[in-house]
Amino acid sequence: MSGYLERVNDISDLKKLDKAELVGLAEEIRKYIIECVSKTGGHLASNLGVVDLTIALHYVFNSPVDKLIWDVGHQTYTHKILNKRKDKFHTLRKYNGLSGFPKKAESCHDIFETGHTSTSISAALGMAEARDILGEKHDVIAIIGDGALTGGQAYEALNNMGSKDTNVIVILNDNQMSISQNTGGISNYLNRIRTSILISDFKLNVEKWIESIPKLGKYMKKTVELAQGSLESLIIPGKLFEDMGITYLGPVDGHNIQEMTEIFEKVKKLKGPKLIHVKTIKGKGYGIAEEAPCKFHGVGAFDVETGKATSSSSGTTYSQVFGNKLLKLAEENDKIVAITAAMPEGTKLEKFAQRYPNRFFDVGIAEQHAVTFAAGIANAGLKPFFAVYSTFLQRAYDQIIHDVCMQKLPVVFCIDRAGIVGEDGETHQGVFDLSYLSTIPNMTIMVPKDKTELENMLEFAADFDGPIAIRYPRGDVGVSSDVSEKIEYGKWQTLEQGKDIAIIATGKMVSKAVDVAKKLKEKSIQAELINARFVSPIDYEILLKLRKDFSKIYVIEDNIEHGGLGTKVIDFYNDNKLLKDIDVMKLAFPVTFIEHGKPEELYKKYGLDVETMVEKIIGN
Ligand SMILES: Cc1ncc(C[n+]2csc(CCOP(=O)(O)OP(=O)(O)O)c2C)c(N)n1
Repeated sequence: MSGYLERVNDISDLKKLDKAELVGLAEEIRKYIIECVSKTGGHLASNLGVVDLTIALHYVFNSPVDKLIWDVGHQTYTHKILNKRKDKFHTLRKYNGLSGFPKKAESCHDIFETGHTSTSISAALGMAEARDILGEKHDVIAIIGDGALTGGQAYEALNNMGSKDTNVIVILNDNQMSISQNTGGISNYLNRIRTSILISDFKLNVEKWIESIPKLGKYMKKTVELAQGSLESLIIPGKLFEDMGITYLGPVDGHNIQEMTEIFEKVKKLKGPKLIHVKTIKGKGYGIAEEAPCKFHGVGAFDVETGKATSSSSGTTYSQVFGNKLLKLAEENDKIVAITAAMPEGTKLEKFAQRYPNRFFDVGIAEQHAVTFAAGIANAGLKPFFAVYSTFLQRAYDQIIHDVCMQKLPVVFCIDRAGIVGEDGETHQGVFDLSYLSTIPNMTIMVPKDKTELENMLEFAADFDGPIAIRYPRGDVGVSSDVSEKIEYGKWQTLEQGKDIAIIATGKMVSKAVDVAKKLKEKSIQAELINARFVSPIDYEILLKLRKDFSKIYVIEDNIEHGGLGTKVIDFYNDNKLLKDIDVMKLAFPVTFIEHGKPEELYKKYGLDVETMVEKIIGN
């Protein structure tokens, strides 16, 4: 840290700086972010893109009286640094350290928690309406990216907002990127208006201006009208928003702090809903990230000079196995199509997209739409595979029930990042999916324990005539059994025979269960070990056998303890009056939101590391 940053601990210090000094501060913050994130990992490119914007916002507005709501929240590093957290910034994303997202417990300036996209405008409008009812006076500002603006909820909010005269400010941070290149009609629309001149607190009458050009004007107007149908919508920036009842201002250079502060000061005086379109560059100020903003969207530790990862794992990930296998299946079956909601890299669908561009769909950050879109595709006779992260699928719950499962449509849900993801924390830990999917009629759920099993399950799903989910974790597949065992509907696999206790484990927890069984053997306890490949339906035959042979059964899963595999096992015994005289213990996460940290730290904290599980079993 040097110069200005040394002097700025919070926004009261920021406001003491001259406007001219803000540029220097921005430079120093960029350097500091690069330096820290190169060690901790994090959302680098998005944060470098909003350093100037964040400084301008905090310079003009008065947080926490004025409310800043950050969509996704992954771009709040400068906000954190300017709000008393610069000295803790090196603990970013670490266990017990700063979160990578806004957290109320961290600061009164983190006014609303985010992590999933497209919620900020709804929250801002709600807070603004409440402010008016309470007779308070302050500004409410939502900061949303062009990627997050592809999510349906943002339009529900804009629609609602446009019909009101509530004072709300939306800052549209347009860097033309979602994680990868942004897609869709709105993105195209924004690209067209990015090149427009600035319209601030007055509106140009473009038609009149063009007509006033001698001779050429009339001809130009006619030609453009013919070509585009509407001259206004082509040339007047933000016409779409204006027509919805929202005052549009921009586009503004998001790296010109002076210009932004002037616009924000004017906007404070304007009444009603307003949207300021700010153009930024993802990765700004760090050449390597500017050139590869997608790669630097989220990074692990890296070398600042070269940009190369210093902490990459060498193994094959579940996502890679999924991507490669789906490609193979698609070669054999031309009915297979792949869908992503703006995560082609994370879900490893890039190769599929290249090989089969006509059978690949990036629908934007629109999980709800993706599910019903998949239902439509399946209804018409094709075989959609929707690859999606566990927690992002949460928002498509009704679509899974209403559009897929009720009609028994053969959609394959490939649920990545299931279980603990680690450093992204509460909003991203995929510990609810077994519970939320288990209760849905017609839904089959499979959970692979390793690479081979994931491949087999994908094959099984490709031929399965109904809704089916395969949930797998983030990270390496680890050691895989080479034996390609045939998957049979609803059947589990006995991995080891035992005589003292039974352990049923699913997915990633199977390898931990194997280690638990080994440790127990050292203590002369012989465990029967079951791989629960299916969580819906469960294997009643095996459960009946276990009931006969054992009085203690342990169920291990990386899901919350309610509604998942353990609950289903207990319910089965209970419903069949078989629970008497046996003890079924669930080893799962408690019903809580699990913070950020390394997966192993979190397993330990919640008693799901091998040692603690062994202790629990022995002590039971
Ligand atoms: C519901 C949901 N789906 C997917 C994601 C994963 N995700 C995180 S950031 C992001 C792209 C956001 O783009 P944008 O809003 O333009 O912000 P930028 O990173 O470009 O600044 C995506 C898809 C998410 N956070 N929430």
